[in-house]
Amino acid sequence: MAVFFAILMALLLFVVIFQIAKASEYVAVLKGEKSSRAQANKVNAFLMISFLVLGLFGVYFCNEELKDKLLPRAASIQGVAIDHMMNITLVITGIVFLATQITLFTFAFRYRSSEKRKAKYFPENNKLELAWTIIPALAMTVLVGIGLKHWFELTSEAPANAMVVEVTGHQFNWFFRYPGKDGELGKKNYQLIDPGKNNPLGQDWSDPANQDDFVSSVLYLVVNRPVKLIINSQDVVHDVGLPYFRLKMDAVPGIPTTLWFTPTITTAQMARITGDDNFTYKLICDQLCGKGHYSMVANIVVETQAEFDQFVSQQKPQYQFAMASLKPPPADTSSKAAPADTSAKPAAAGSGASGLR
Ligand SMILES: [Cu+2]
Repeated sequence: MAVFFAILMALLLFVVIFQIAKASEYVAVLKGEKSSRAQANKVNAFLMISFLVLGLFGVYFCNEELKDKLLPRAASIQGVAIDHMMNITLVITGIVFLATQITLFTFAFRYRSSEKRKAKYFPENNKLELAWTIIPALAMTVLVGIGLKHWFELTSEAPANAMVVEVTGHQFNWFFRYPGKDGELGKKNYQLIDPGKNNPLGQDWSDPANQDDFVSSVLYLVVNRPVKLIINSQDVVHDVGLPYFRLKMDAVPGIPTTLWFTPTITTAQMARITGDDNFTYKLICDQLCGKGHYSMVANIVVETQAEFDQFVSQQKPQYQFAMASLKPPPADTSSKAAPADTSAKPAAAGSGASGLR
């Protein structure tokens, strides 16, 4: 019913506006075209300058309202550099925005049609055209250049002391695989993917490097230690969005992508900075990937090396879960045996991890 009335109101409003426009047309005919055009020019000139003032006030108002709701300060070395780049871009484009908009609307107001003035015929000016082509081109080259420099750094070879984590996107959750003590991620084969056999990532158990790899549903990182993410997807294109670290990278099926960065603020420190005791870093899927996209969020814990070592010591390799599910259940206790885990969640979600999700 409310929708019906809303549509009716909109229709009536349209009719009213249409009638006013028609009436003003008749008034124009009565008053004579010349004077009515002068009147319209005045109104339009006034509207131009009002739009400028209201628009600039709107920009200021939104900025004041929303500046406290922005993300807290960047929590990685690379994030600080990217914020710096964003600020340079905002200052340059902001100056251009203000200069062009103020000039545009002020000129429209100041030089409205008048009997006392005659428009000057000004067909072309090569110097002017060169200036407004070269200056923006140079500015854009500098801005894109800074961006490319960051891009090449983030996707380059990670420092030697970097830890490695494999990130796999799957509709609609994330898996984080750590290489274990040998520091090497075991081979995978998509044909071996079988969550029912506790092998959600398709690890090849014939590769010894796989025997100590463990899988977590929470991304654990060490503060001030570079981390290299090797990013995969099992189905559609996802995106590893790391807003607190100011980074993102697509997860593309069949084409592993990489990204490395250095977190600088632990979760506990960030809780103090934001004044939020329950603060949690998030990894958010940044690519619309299906109906569960909104829920494709994983928690990130940034902690000290000692805390991380303790977390690692508590992890059971995925190999053990997989082998347990391969064993036939003992004859007398088979009725009590838990069924194989058929969910896509890794069994080794980590004792500290599962509670956080
Ligand atoms: Cu996704």
